[in-house]
Amino acid sequence: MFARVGLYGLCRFDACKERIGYIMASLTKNPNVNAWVDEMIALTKPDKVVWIDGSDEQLDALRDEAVSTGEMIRLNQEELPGCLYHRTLPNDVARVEDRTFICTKKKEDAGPTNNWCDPEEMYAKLTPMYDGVMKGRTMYVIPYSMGPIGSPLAKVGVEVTDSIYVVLNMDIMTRMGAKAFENLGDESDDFVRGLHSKADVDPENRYIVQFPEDNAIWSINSAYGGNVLLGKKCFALRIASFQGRNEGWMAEHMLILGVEKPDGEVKYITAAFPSACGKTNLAMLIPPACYTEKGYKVWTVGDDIAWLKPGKDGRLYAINPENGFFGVAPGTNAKSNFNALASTKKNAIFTNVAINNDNMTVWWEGLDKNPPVNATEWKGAVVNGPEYVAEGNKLAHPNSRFTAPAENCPCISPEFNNPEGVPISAMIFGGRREKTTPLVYQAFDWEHGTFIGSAVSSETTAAAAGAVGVLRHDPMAMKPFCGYHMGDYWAHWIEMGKILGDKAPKIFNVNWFKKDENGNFMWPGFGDNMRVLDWIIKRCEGTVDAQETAIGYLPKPEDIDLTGIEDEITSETMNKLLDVDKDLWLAEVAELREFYKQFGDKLPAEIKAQLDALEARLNG
Ligand code: GTP
Ligand code: SPV
Ligand code: MN
Repeated sequence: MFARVGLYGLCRFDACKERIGYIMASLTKNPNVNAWVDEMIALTKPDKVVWIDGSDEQLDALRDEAVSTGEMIRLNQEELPGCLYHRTLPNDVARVEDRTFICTKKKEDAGPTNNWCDPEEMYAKLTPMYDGVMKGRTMYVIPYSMGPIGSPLAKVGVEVTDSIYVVLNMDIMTRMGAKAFENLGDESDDFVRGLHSKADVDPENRYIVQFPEDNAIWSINSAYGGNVLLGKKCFALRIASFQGRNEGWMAEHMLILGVEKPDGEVKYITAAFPSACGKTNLAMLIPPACYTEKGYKVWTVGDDIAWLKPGKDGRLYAINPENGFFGVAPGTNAKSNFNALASTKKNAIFTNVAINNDNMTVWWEGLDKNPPVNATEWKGAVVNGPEYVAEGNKLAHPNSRFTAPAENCPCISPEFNNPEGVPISAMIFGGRREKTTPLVYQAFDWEHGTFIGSAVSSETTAAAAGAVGVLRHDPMAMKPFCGYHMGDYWAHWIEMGKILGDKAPKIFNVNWFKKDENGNFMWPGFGDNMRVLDWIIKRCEGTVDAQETAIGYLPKPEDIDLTGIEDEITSETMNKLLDVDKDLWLAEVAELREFYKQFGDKLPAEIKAQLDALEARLNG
């Protein structure tokens, strides 16, 4: 029963349960879950153990408790009913990639793009840090489902944590509570074991560790978003990508949207952009008038993660494993993303934004042009907002976030809870590229598309600790999230393409971030990205031609509908947006050749062949 007790159980549950003040009865008969939770109790030695059943009474009591201790702040309940505010420590505001590990028995299974440590060594290092870490605290045991309850694509996780903030966020982000055990049943061992303690929130001892071979995640010394909501990046991407490879499916850092056409047909598209590069915005876009007038509408299925699996008809189907949005606040406003803003108006949690002290509402850069005069900035200091901003400070942290229930979203897809998922017609890659990459182009086929995904580079953002604006490789937007060797991951993509055959989605690349000589974005972006989606859909339907170039199929400039923005996007600008600069691309090829070296034998021959073919076409 105590499988790992010799390794990290310093006190057996039976021996230590005497001193625990209160242990709530388990919500499941599943012996695998119960044995693991007992082990975690023995290790962390909490004063109290509370199973999260997901009931309103229980969650309300936790909200009250968090407000009474100051962990959360209740916002204006008339304007923002059910909304809470939370501030993390200034050293704990983003994912920490240098402290994130993939612990597989063999180093080569984690690959060169991940930090690796031997699992035994990592358990041995972390066990003393967890030993007794919850003394004086309550352990919350959170059962949750990633994916709709009852979906064949869904999977169950259990997270134990000493943070109410985690419980309340997991309530929004997942299907949380006793109902999650319905999917697991009384026997199965197929659940992801997540251990989290905020401990002392010590950045020097912060670890975000995935053990894919044990279905386990250990996170310590953080209390921030992607580091601690273990269902999200740790499970639904790092562990799930590993599972997907073994089980014949894919876990991707992708939004999922549906474009409803005037005839009522809905085409589903996924898009992988690196963190803070526009997934939430694209997923919820409101098309320009020239489209809405004709009857086009965009439906949101997901804004961050897609789990994809071939369906009975041989097409690729996607579910969003999440139940809410953990979105970037700065830049979100009624114009840039009306639907995201609307989603935050009730039952949401705001992290590290600014507070308007006069009416207890929230503010962030880019919400409007009027920072509150009586403001509390994200670190907790009371300041004069306009003066503070004029001095060059930010009231909200650049990676401040909202956690909002998907059901709040005005454009949430009617298929959001469909257990079978939605059939995907097109998959898009993209990133922030000032130069080189055109507005949009299409891969010649799946293998070429896989190559394009593997070759994505993007400028870094505030979503992870470290420098911002540095160009780095971020294959398929999965650099921080692939739970195994990136070369094997590309091979898995190629394999999936073979299984899907001619039913495979078409693959595209977009770049909303190309700049002119003055450093301004050339493309208006946001809602206007619909114009690019339109071309993509027409390409899938075979109703629009393209120009064949060395890098792929590009639109003919006249095939991007510019109705309403003709003044802004002159034909000169359009030509620049669609330009393929041979010298820049040859430099890109040379750079990619260097990048691929680290993958050695694991670089699929198909990817190498695609690179060679690109070079030959550029020189041809
Ligand atoms: P994660 O939640 O971190 O995975 O990020 P995301 O990809 O969902 O990012 P999000 O949609 O929140 O993008 C945030 C940033 O991208 C903000 O700075 C936006 O202003 C910017 N952005 C989004 N769409 C566009 C666009 O079409 N054009 C331009 N120029 N900026 C955009
Ligand atoms: C990202 O960084 O890609 C996010 C936010 O979506 S977090 O959940 O913190 O990883
Ligand atoms: Mn993300």
